[in-house]
Amino acid sequence: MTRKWWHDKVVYQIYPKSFYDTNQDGIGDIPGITAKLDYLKDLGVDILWISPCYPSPFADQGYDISDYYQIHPAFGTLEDMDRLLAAAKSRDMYILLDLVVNHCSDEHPWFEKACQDPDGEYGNFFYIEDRQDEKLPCNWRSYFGGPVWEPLPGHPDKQYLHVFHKKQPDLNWENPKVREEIYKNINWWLDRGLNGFRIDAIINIKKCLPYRDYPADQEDGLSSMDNMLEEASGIGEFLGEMRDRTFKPHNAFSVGEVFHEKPEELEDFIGENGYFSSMFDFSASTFGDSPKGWYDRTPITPEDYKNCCFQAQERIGDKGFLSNLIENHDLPRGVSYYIPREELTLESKKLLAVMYFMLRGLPFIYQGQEIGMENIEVRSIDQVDDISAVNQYHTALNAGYSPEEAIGAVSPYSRDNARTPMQWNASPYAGFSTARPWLDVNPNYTEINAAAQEQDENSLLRFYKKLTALRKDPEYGNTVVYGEFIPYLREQRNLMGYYRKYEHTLLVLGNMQTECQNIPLPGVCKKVLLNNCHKLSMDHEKITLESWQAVILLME
Ligand code: TEU
Ligand code: CA
Repeated sequence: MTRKWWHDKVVYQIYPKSFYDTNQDGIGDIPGITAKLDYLKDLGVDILWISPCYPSPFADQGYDISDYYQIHPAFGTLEDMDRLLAAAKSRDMYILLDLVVNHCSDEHPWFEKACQDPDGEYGNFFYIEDRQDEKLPCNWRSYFGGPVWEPLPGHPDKQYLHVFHKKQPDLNWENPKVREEIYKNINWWLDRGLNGFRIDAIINIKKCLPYRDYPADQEDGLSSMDNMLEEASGIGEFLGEMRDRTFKPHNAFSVGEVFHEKPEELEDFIGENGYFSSMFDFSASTFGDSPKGWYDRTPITPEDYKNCCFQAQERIGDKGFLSNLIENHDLPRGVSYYIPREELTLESKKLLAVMYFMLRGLPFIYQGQEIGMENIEVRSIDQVDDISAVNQYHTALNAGYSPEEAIGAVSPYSRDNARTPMQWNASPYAGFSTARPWLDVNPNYTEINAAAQEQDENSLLRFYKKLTALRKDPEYGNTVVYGEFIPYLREQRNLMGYYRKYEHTLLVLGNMQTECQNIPLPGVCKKVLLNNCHKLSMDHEKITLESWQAVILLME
């Protein structure tokens, strides 16, 4: 595998609206990110992925962009972004922005011009169809609920496609003029000093045309987008063109947000000359999904988590580099999602960190994950901001759930869980701002915050620094980055054990239950590189792992 500049790095995702507020308006901003670069550098982070901070009406919290060449005033200015790029560069850090080009905002000039003249040049920037009485061109369901078709403003005889919110009209990638505009914007940012992009919802850009219905999977008579995407083909023409016209000439890093990729396409997507440098492994976060909705999901167990990780690692092998995560701005907090509630302790939070961080691929840390931020308790839908969760709440009500049952079923998966303000310290509003934040702080900020953990050598924050240091260690770093992933005692229930083999043989072991586990050792352990507990009972034949104990062993 050709070595790439980003292979040995650690990535940190910032959701700017909730990261750090420097002008006391209750909204995080770009100067706030610049102010925290030393905290991030000290954590061992190299690359920052910043969720959208472009002009937007915030119908989908910034993933609905109305100007691809500007910064939303709430976050700052283009000059603030330039200062952040320079400050990061001076620290040998890299910046990625979010590339959101499956759709734009309905307040983007392109869409406004399409509404003025649907038959003009900009009409073909979108998917606009004539309306024939009540029959829609297709019965696809928006990811946020309801049909993907909306009447075109000012033209009751026409309708436009939006696979997300109705304020996010899909851009027509079949139109070369649309693609040219997108490539121009990507290159404009890369020429400005950006190091790459995280690419939003990109699998949706290739629709299966002509439109057709798929079997309804809910009472609304609509069908999940997944059914159409399963059948769509030819996306490689667009993605290969985008790579060749933008990322490749800049040696830029690109990571695709790709759900339901076809196994046979893995090499095309992230292989040696893949469309992207990497793509996220969402196998664990989508485990237990139901086409009926969140209320019908099957909760994931630690054993399910292990199997999802192992299967993803075996699918990719050494074909490319996956990007590994336990949470992001769309997901619940990893420690609340993957660890049974009654077993949520400092040890189990550290174990989860080891298990995902040591997998082969690029580790992503989401803001607050490093201090073990947890889901928020929600009692009423009135407390919920996330449009996706609100939609899922109504889906549960329509399925016969009471309001209490519906909020209880949906809030564990709400995107708000990851979007409450970063908990910097125990002062009001967790040190995020002196003004009331746009979304309430998790009340547990007095117990879970970065300042307290900086002072505590046994904290999760300090433990994450040991993990990032191991990935950069002169002796073991190459094995952590490039080592072959080989399962160990895979059949042993609630044991997550795997080798990483290259210049050294590392054995990663995690006991994902309360009861102790005896584990036979495959050979001589030369050194314990990391242990999340103070205790260690091991002889030359076996190791006894305590409740939620994780170790990294250097083997002969
Ligand atoms: O998400 C794409 C997406 O399909 C999943 O996030 C999921 O369907 C959605 O979050 C509903 O739960 C990306 C962004 O990460 C997300 O924040 C945006 O809402 C979405 O695209 C539209 O831009
Ligand atoms: Ca602010």
